[in-house]
Amino acid sequence: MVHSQIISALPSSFEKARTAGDLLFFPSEVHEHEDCGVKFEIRLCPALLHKPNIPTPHFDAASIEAAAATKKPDPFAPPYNSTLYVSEFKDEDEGIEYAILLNKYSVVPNHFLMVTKDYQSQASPLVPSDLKHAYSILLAARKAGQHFFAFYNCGDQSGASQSHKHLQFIPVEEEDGPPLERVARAAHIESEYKPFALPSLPFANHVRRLSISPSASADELEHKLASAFMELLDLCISTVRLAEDHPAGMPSYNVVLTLQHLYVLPRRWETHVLSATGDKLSINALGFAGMLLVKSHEELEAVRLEGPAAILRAVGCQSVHELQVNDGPAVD
Ligand code: B4P
Repeated sequence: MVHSQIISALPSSFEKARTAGDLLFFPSEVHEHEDCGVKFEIRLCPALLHKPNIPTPHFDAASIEAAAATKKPDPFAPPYNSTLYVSEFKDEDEGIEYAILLNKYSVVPNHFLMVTKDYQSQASPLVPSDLKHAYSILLAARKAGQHFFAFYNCGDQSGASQSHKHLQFIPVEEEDGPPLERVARAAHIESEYKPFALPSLPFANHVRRLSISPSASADELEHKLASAFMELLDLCISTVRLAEDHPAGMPSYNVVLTLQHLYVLPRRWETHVLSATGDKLSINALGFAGMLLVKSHEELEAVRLEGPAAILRAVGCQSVHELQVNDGPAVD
C-alpha cells in the first residue's frame, strides 16, 4: 500500500517543492537518434550548465575516510526538513528503512529517489529488499496508469555523484519504457530463466527477462529479483575481469529495472571525451537505458557524429556474453 501512496503523492509534492524553491527544474528538449537498432533519446538541457558541479566520489576506504573527515553534508541522511521529502517506510523482514525524496535537480518532473535512511555505500550491490521495493513501486505506478523505470549507478565509474545509497525512478511517457527496453522486449530468447545479451549492441549488457505475475507474493518477488540480480552481477564481474584496461578496484556498473527486465551494464569509465569538442561527457545508467544528456548544441552534434552506441562502448565493456555462455565461466 505504501508504494501506491508514493506514486499518488508525487504530483502535489513536486509542485510544492518547486514553489518552495527546494526543487530546481531544468527545461530541456529531446532529439531522437537511431543507432544500432536503438532509438536513442538525446536530451538537450543547456540550463544544466548553471547547476553546481558535484565531483564524482571515490569508494575506496581512504577516500571514504577523507570525505567523512571533511564533514560534508549528506543530502540523503535524516532528518528530512525540506519539501523534497515525500515519505518513508521500513522493510520489516530486513529491518532496512528507506526514504523517498524528490530529485533536487529535476530535468523530468516527478523524478524521485529511494534512499536508505542509514548510510549505505553507493558502491554496494543492491540487496533483495532494495529490488523488491523498487519493483513494487514500478508496479504501483502501472496500476495508477503511469510508467516509470528504476536505475542505480553503482561505483565510482558509474556516473554517481552521491556516495549514499540511492535508487532513482524516472517516468516515461510510453508503456514500452526507455529505448533499451524496446530492444529487449523484441528479443527472442532461448529461455526465460537464463540471462541473455542484446547482440546488436556493441557494449556488454547482461539482461534477465522477469516473468513476474502482478499477483506474486512479496517473498516470491524478492526471490525472483534477487536471484536474477545475482546471476547478472556474476556475469558483470566476469566481463570486468576479461576487460584488459579495466581500472583497478571495485567494479562499477549501472542497473536498469523495468517491470519486464533487469539489466546490469558493466562500466570502465565514467566520462567520454567527445572527439569533436574535447568536452567530457558524463554517462550514467540513463545513458545505457538509451537516454543521453547533453548541455549544448555543440555536444548534441558531437554525440550524433560519434554515435551514442560507440560512446557507450567507450565507457562500457566489450560484449563477452556469448563467450561466457558458450565456453563456461570466464577464466581468471
Ligand atoms: P547519482 O546517481 O549520484 O548521479 P546522476 O543521476 O548522474 O546525477 P548527477 O548528480 O551526476 O547530475 P547530472 O548533472 O549528471 O544521482 C544523484 C541524484 O540525486 C541525482 O538525481 C541528483 O540530481 C540528486 N540530488 C543531488 N543532491 C540532492 C539533494 N540535496 N536532494 C535530493 N536529490 C539530490 O544530471 C542532472 C540531473 O539530470 C540528474 O538528476 C540526472 O539523474 C538527470 N539526468 C541525467 N540524464 C538524464 C536524461 N537523459 N534524461 C533525464 N534526466 C537525466
